Amino acid sequence: EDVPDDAIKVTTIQVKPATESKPKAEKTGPPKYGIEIRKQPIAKGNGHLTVSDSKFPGNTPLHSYKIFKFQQPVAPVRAERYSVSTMEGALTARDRVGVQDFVLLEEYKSENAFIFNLKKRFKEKLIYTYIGSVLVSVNPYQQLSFYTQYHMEKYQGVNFYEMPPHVYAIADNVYRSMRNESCDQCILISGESGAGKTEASKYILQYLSVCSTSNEQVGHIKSQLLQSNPVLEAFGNAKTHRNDNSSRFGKYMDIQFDYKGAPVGGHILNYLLEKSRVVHQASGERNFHIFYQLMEGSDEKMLRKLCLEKTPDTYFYTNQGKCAKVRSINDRKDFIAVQKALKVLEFSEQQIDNLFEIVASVLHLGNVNFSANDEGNAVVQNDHVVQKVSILLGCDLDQLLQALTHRTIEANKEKMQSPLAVDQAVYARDALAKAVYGRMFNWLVESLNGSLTNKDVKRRSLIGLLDIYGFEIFKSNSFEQFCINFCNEKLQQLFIQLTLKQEQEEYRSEGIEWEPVEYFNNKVICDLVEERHKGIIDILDEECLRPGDASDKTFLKKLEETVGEHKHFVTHALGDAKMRKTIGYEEFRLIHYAGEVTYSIEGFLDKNNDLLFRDLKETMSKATNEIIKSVFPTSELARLKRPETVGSQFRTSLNKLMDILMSKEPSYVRCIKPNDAKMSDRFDDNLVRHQVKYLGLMENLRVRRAGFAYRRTYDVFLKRYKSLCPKTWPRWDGPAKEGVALLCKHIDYADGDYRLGKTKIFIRFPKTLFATEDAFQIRKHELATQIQASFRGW
Ligand code: AD9
Ligand code: MG
Repeated sequence: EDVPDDAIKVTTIQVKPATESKPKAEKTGPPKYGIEIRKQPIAKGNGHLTVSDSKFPGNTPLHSYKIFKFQQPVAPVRAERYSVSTMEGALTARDRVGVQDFVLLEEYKSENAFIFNLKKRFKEKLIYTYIGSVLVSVNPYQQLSFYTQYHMEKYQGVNFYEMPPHVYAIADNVYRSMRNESCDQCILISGESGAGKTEASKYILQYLSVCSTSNEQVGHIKSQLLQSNPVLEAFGNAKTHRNDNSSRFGKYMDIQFDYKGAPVGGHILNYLLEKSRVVHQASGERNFHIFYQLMEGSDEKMLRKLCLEKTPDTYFYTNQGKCAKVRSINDRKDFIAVQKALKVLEFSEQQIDNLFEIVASVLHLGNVNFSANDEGNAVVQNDHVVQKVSILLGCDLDQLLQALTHRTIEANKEKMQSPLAVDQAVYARDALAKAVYGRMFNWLVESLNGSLTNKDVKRRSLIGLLDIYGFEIFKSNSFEQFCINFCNEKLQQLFIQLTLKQEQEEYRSEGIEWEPVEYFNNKVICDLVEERHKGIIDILDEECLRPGDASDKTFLKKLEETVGEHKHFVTHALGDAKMRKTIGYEEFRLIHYAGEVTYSIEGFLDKNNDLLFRDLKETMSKATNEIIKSVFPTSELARLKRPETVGSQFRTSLNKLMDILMSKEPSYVRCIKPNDAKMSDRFDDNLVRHQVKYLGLMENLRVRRAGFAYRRTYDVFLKRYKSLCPKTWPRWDGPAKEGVALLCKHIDYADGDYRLGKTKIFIRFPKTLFATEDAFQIRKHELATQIQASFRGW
């Protein structure tokens, strides 16, 4: 009754965010219009805007509000924040919260419009947005409240677009597809360091664990799957400039499900651990977490057993970065979690002891110093430190001392001990530390697999989760970045191929004509790197194998001779005058799909060879520490063939990964980092623009929008819009497809603007859909008014 006569209902409102509790006086004069929001008891009728808990758009409605717009300006009233809970709901609030699916952007080719939409949503804490079925996620750098058990339950079994975009929706969709279609699935999570890949993969794993059926045995497997994370993170993650918990290895995890949809096992593949971190950390960075955890978390007895000091400053391998303590990391607590997880994963006491002995021995190894004797040969300065290593690993002290300072060479079938110079000995020491740690990490993954893999279940389906390092461009880029960026080229190629394939598939199965899309195929760059005999990896291998004067410089020369003509390859010598200023003499530049990266050739040969002198291998193979013994098998010593180079190994494992991914139905999570300062409220347009570019999101959107922007199953579409056609309103009992056909005719869709597929309607332009939505809002209002009027009459 207290509704003023001049009030009219509006569907789009502007409200000040809740944080501004007191509305500020407008500097530019009185407001142009005012809005009054009145709290009403919860009611479902039309004419009410349902307001949800501001923290989570999908929450149970708290209140319902009536909104009136006054024709005369009034002062702004109490600030409120509201959110809309469904895809269709978001259509009405698109001005403020942006579109939930980029395919609905009018200017879908504009990068600015794309970024503006992301930004709008980020400010509203709506960090997820779709491009069709691809999820784009922006790291919120704060704990949001929509990851609870309650939310996980809300996403179970619902139609993908019925709920706001969420990583749970992706996980749910994948899980349902696996169950209903018995088709293996995979979720590819990509994005740059710190963009939120690992967090997303953890949320997915957690969701899969919650949504699937359970019994005692399954419960055990679930906790093992979940507990593999803290272990792998302790040994494979580290604080870097970009991320306090940066994964320094690539990870692909298969989760196995039985025919009832219960998880029964898992399998992990790991890729290229950044071993160089074991021996060197840049200022402000740390070594792998486990080193600090062990020092901080061990009790006195354990420290004594491991001959360890509590202070990371004591050890060369943990003091170079000068930042042992990190505010966001609690090493002591994390260590407790790791120990607990190792138990859940059924590692024996002996194995756990062996693991920590190895970690401690690596720390000691870093403190082994050398000086030159009169002949200029290396001698160990501090034997007692080597002794600690020998005790912890259970190897012979004299043999270890000898192997650290000498090399056995064979000349004319005679073996001779050749002394090492100091720099060679330091190199050998570091190589040993890297090999010991790297092989221990592989052992750890294999052992996890031993616990996780279920060999009994015959028929099973898989969901694979890929959390791999994103594209990296640093000030100085080396062999590691070369490998990582190559990996991203491969993934991009797969992404383009598969999204196109998926699109084509959908059009085909719906019986709609496919319109070919132009796109950049980055296969040309992949070939430049990996092609047999002609690609960079093989050229590098050739130099690594070539006896004589092979060096990083001769490698560069070879590159220029072999791939110099390639349009994605440039060096100082091959560039034009302008380019010469930007590329050094000992660098080469690759024009990646994601941008140009200049690589310094220094260390390429060494890193690719990853040599460990045979003497050290032999010493390790005789160790009594069971893990060390098993990862340095004597069979390796007998092998005459050179071990495969790092580059070749990586190429082989990546191609295997591509085969695995190709055999599954893929879903994508594309993670974006909003700023470099790890801040929750900062959205750096340029930083985001760069990522949008190299994640190929515009390309993705273009492919998705090439034909039809919007597609929905007939029943979903009809349910929402049936009130717009007298033939389908208030009830339609016939097939949904026929109802939609009648509806489209009635609302006068132009023939070219839509297509009717087998199960879905396809709408070409967002504006058609928006017009329909606006018509629906007006219709809804009319219906509400009619109902109110009939009540008054009554
Ligand atoms: V790296 O390539 O391994 O260096 P990731 O894996 O992409 O990187 P990560 O998932 O580790 O990044 O996220 C970095 C940090 O951002 C986390 O430690 C969290 O503090 C923060 N983060 C990321 N995603 C979320 C989220 N959904 N909610 C809250 C988040 N915080
Ligand atoms: Mg990570």
